[in-house]
Amino acid sequence: MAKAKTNTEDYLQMYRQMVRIRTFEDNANQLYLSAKMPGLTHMYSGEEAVAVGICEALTDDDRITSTHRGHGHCVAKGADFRQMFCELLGKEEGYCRGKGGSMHIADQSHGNLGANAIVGGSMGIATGSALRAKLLGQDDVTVCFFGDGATAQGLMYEVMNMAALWSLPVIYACENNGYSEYTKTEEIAAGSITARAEAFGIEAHQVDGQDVMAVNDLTRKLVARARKGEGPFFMELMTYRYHGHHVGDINREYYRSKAEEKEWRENRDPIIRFRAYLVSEGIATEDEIEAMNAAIERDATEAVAYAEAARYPDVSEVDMHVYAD
Ligand SMILES: Cc1ncc(C[n+]2csc(CCOP(=O)(O)OP(=O)(O)O)c2C)c(N)n1
Repeated sequence: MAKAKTNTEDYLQMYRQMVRIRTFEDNANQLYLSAKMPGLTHMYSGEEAVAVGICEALTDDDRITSTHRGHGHCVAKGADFRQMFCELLGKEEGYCRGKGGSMHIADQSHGNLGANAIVGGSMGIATGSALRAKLLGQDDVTVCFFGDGATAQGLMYEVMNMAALWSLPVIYACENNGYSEYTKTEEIAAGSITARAEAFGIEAHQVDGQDVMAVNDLTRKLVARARKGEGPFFMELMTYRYHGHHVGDINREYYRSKAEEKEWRENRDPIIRFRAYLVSEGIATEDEIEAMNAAIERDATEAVAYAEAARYPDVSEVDMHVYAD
């Protein structure tokens, strides 16, 4: 069972994991800007409390499925910086031997079944994983991360129907960051998002996705109930992405204002908020937090250098891992 997040070390772990995600993304963005990373990537910065609040309520036996904006989920579920940066740079030591890249990292050792470039594409995988747990009599829970844009996919309604009929141990976690590519959520999603799940008799909650403790508290309760066969559940997590849809989406004022971005960054940032809480509660001093931030920055710098120097896979591997044996 995941431990209750009630002691100092648990709080510091949630802070550390959020900073690890932000730091990973800042370094990934630099790799893109310096043309060292092939392709594009979708930054998770701003949404850290969602991935961390949820994954800190899970064990390694619990599983997640992820999205095109997947680095945060991957770090939160326990992934290693070196292997992640190697994957981004197409190196042999990457999680998928460099052949998956940013949008396909999977880390089975920590229960991460993988990112998915198909919007909504992981919903069938997550629900199948929960069906497996039920059929085998295992008590692990699967969390399915997806964005508000994925609620327009028909697959969501097919899997929610099955999950509800069969009481599957799956939690659908909708990260509502207000946008689907360059379109506001209210222009693509009619009515209420939680009502979609409620129509199938699934208990649904809306939670402040910038408040890591609120996310963690709710998730722990739902995970414990899902283990007892009371699932499925649905969470809508209200959050915001700081960068563009992807790293190349620089001039965004035609679809959202700089004032809106500033408001979220300055007044609703999950890391700033939680840091202030830790200091005001006497859980950590400013100096201790600065030392933690600096150690994470060093880890990331070292991992980037490692990945830059690492080997590419041999050309003979090009058709390996394409089909299952
Ligand atoms: C099936 C499918 N349709 C369209 C796309 C192109 N696409 C990539 S990301 C995206 C928007 C997804 O929005 P949302 O689910 O809200 O996630 P966010 O990017 O906001 O995290 C779209 C339409 C795709 N990858 N897959």
